[in-house]
Amino acid sequence: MGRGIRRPSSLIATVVAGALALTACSAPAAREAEDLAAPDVGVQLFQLPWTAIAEECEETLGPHGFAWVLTSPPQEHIDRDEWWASYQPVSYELETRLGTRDEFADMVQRCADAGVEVIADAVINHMTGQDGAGTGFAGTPYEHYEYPGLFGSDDFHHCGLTPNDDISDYKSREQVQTCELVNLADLDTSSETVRTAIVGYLEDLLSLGVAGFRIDAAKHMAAEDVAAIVDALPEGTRIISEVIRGGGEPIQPEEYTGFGEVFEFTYARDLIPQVLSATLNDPDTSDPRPGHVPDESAVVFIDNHDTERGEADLTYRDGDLYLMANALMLADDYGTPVVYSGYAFSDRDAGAEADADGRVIAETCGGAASDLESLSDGDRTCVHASTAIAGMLEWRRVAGSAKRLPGADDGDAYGFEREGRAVIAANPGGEAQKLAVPTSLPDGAYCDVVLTGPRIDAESGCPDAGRITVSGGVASFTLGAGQTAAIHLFSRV
Ligand code: ARE
Ligand code: CA
Repeated sequence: MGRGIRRPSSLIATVVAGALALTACSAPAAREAEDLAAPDVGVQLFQLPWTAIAEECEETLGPHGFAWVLTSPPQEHIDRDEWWASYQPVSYELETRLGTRDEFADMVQRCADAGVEVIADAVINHMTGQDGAGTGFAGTPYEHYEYPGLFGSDDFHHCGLTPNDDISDYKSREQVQTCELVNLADLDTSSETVRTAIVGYLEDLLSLGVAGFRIDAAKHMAAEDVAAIVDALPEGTRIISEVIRGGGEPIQPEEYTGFGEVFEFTYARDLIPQVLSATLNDPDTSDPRPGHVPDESAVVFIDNHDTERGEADLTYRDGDLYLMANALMLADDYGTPVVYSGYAFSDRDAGAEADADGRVIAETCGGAASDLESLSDGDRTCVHASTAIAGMLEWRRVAGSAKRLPGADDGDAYGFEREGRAVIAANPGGEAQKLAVPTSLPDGAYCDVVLTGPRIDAESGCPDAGRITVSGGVASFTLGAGQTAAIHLFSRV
């Protein structure tokens, strides 16, 4: 289990040896296809309709080298405007405000053709949190504990541990796993019939070609319950559990690494304050990093749809510093990164822009990121189409499995090398700053991929502002306030 399961990483040590041999040449380093590691980075396209995701796969995600896309939940949900309606399942029919079953199937196919796998957000801990009866988005009638043909009252936990059966104490394992998360009817995932229904839903999605699942609210299901469900799925199904690491809580992400990966919340909690206080420094690269799950179990991110509305102090609103944090994550040698791309909002509940029938409008980014500092509510951030991120996706593939070396810092600026392959430098401070990063890259002028995007097969030359010199084992950067710059073996000009 784990990342790259269907994409064996191709970068091997011999490549590094080959690259070193090139240092003798005066011409720009030649590039062989096998010099690039396979893509591994994902992108979460939050509340984006299936038809739009299909277009993004073809136009941007595939060409830029994203390996996978995480969608919003694809099952029928309550009929409300807020984005979080998606997290209240009414049935496992694939009819939602984000598109139809046919559109979902077409998206999976078109993304696969573009080299991008689809990971679906699986909401399997619970059904709705509505006390009254209602009708789902696709027309299915339901009550809080009655979902005709699927689940009835006996299929739910009624924990009896708190006055309203809601979780009130995250220090109680029993409450967290058998009481209700914000009033959401909590499925008895220890029951065979419940497990069978859930497995049937996930198998249906697999039959359409999805590569795997984000397991929503995994913390709220006993790890053995999730393991039993995963066991019933075909081998190789990718599983990424959402278990928010909480200090002092009995349930920790490590419990969920036996059958897949987990989102490691510590990563952003560690990096974001460094960027905001302009105190970037070397991570403790022991494996596991302290407070983190082991490298191969970790999916890392700067923010997601919950944290951009909550704990993340760095979001799309911060423009260059946000891209800096993403670039540093992509440059790191820990975990599998997932880039987040949503829409601007000032109301945390506001859903994506929809038509009169409540269907979300299928906007695409046309291959360009938005100007993050001048967005209006509802505008897509299109972060996944940003030049800086495209450049860093290439940089990461060039870096491959090369070791992260101890960094250099000078004032507010900090940078590091992935041994012999690539160098990144960032200045989160408020003033321009010079930085010298020791490197074994060959002498020469290199082009900054954060400024220009991918350099391999680039048709245009490098603008003066993007030129960075490597001489005598030092890469010399001059970084403006908030600037990130990055060069790699094949970005020589
Ligand atoms: C909405 C309303 C509620 C209402 C409910 C039922 O906001 O007021 O009671 O509907 O009608 C999302 C939204 C919720 C929304 C829910 C259902 O965020 O606002 O509720 O959908 O529509 C915990 C969980 C973690 C969970 C977070 C949000 O452990 O799994 O809470 N994250 C996932 C998704 C969410 C989603 C759900 C789960 C539910 O990513 O988007 O909710 O499917 C500490 C703990 C964490 C805890 C955190 C917040 O950090 O360590 O474990 O996270 O506090 O409580
Ligand atoms: Ca539960």
